Amino acid sequence: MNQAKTYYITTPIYYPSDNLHIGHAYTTVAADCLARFKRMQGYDVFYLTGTDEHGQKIEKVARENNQPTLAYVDAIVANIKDLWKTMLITNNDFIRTTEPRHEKVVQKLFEKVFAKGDIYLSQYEGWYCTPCETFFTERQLKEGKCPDCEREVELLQEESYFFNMGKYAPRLLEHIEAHPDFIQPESRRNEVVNFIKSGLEDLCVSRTTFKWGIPVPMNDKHVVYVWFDALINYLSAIGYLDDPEQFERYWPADVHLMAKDILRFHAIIWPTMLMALDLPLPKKVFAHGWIMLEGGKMSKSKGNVIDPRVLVPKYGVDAVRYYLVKELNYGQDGFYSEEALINRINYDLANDLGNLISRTAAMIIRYFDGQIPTAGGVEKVDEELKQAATQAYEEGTANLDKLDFNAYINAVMRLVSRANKYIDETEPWTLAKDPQQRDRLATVMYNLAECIRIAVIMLNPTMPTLAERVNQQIKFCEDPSLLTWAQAGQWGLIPIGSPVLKGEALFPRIDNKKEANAVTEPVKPEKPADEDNNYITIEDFARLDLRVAEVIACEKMPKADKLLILRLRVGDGERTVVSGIAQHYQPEDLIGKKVVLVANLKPTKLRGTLSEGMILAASDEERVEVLMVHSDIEPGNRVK
Ligand code: ME8
Repeated sequence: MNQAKTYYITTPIYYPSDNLHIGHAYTTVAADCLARFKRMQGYDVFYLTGTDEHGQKIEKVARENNQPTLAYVDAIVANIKDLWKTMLITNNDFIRTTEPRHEKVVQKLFEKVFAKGDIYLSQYEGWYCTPCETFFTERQLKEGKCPDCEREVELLQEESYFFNMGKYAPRLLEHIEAHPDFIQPESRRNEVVNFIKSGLEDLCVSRTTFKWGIPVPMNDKHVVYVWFDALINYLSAIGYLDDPEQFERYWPADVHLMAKDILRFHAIIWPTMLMALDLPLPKKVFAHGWIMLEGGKMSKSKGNVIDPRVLVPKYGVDAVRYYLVKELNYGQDGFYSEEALINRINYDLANDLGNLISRTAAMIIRYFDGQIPTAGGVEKVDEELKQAATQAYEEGTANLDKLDFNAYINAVMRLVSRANKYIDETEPWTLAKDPQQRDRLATVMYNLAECIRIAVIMLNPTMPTLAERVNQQIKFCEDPSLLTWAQAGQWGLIPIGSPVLKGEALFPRIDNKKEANAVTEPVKPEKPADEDNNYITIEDFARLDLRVAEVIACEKMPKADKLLILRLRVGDGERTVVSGIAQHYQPEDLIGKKVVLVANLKPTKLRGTLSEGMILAASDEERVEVLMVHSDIEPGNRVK
């Protein structure tokens, strides 16, 4: 029998010291997107998440809440499980490190490494950061504080077991060198390599000054260091002791996904532990960036967290997941704001995707009695559209495989934009007036329905309820739960005659002001409009040369956080414009859009780049919205 290829993906097991926030949701949703993608490709996927329940930090917070430690943790774990249910996370298992199935594996492996001579008893003297559960040497501290979270550290002097980590450093460096994919993104790999080269000290792997942990098997005065305990979850959950067959099937893991804060534990401590255990190393350790708030990193201890359980009922699970998956550029940090979330919903989902679907459905209902028509002869513009679909599939697949979630979403949304443009180019409303053009109209409708089918399949890992909802309006498949990824790579699969029905708007537009609960006072003029002071004449206005311009390229100005460099098509010519909107738009948000250009503004150099005009935008204290032209009016036309 042909066994499906396996794919084992993990998130970090989160500390249940408090409820989780949108940063944790990012990792779990991104991993879920990957798990669903791989399942759609036919892989036998094991997706693991869970909670890291031991250690001084958890013991302390439970005590502060006057609760027995396990009772405290139980309540939070119930919330975490509920959160993942709300976010439609398809984890195959949820491991808690307080479960016996995990504890016995940790004890067994501790003993194994001890018996091998790689764990030995000695005396620890050094610094410890409890919130990070990390040991530091004097020289690693930053002005006497934790170099990671910058909080107070405490001096520990206690008997400890040590793991002979330094011994494995040369082998680890060789492994990293030989497997360029092992630590990703590349910039992070270099950091890890430098850290190892600066010298690995042996790692303290037991504690004696508190009790909330797994007892060291040969000496119950000690509990196992929480990271040595936690990392082993990746083995215990897939049955290292209890189900060797399953263990063999899934280990080594294909990807451990996390943020950069805990990369070192996964890229240094974990592989050296596995080497000591004679087990193969995971294929990839991937560290994404952080979701930040304006005031800095979001963290439970800073109390500035965003609870996804509030966002999902407000905006819908598909939209929140879409926002998260798109939010972080490859390996980089990003900023969360509710306004940005609403913008994604309004621009990407309501305007681009939602409109494409509702316009297409309405036209098929109007022109073809609500049935997908048969496509006829192919014109150049149809070929271009098909080409865009192929490109979306190829780029989307490649980017998901390299965990560039943002680029995957952009690849799909480029197809959506291309399809919207195709409507403007083919003008179905004009074709509909001419009975001779009936076949051509049928082809256009068919092609649009195909693009929708392909985009929806590709968005399925991100937006798990979308396919079902679209299928109720444009029936593009028999059963959305059986969609395969490969179906997005093929043109022509939508069944002819399939019904198309009018439905609710898939993504209603959100009133940004209302949602942000902004209290806006009506603007009162300081004094009554005075003809002489406030009015300009029509001739004055006519001096302004305002033009529709299409953004054909856009990039961030190097070393300037506010500036974007836009390349615009205006009629037959092109212009470069520098605009201070980088904090409100990503370059890819603008590419393909039509904006309004002040074309006769005197050119000026900004940071060395000649800016030939200015684009118009509306703004209030927080927001900037570039004015756009959404119809098929050609670039170069006047705005008057
Ligand atoms: O470190 N942006 O647990 P933890 C992006 N128990 N991701 C974020 C984030 C943010 N602002 N905040 C948290 C632990 N995360 C250990 C892990 S694994 C064997 C043990 C995500 O609750 C991100 O994945 O502090 C980060 O690495 C993880 O939560 C840290 O979770």
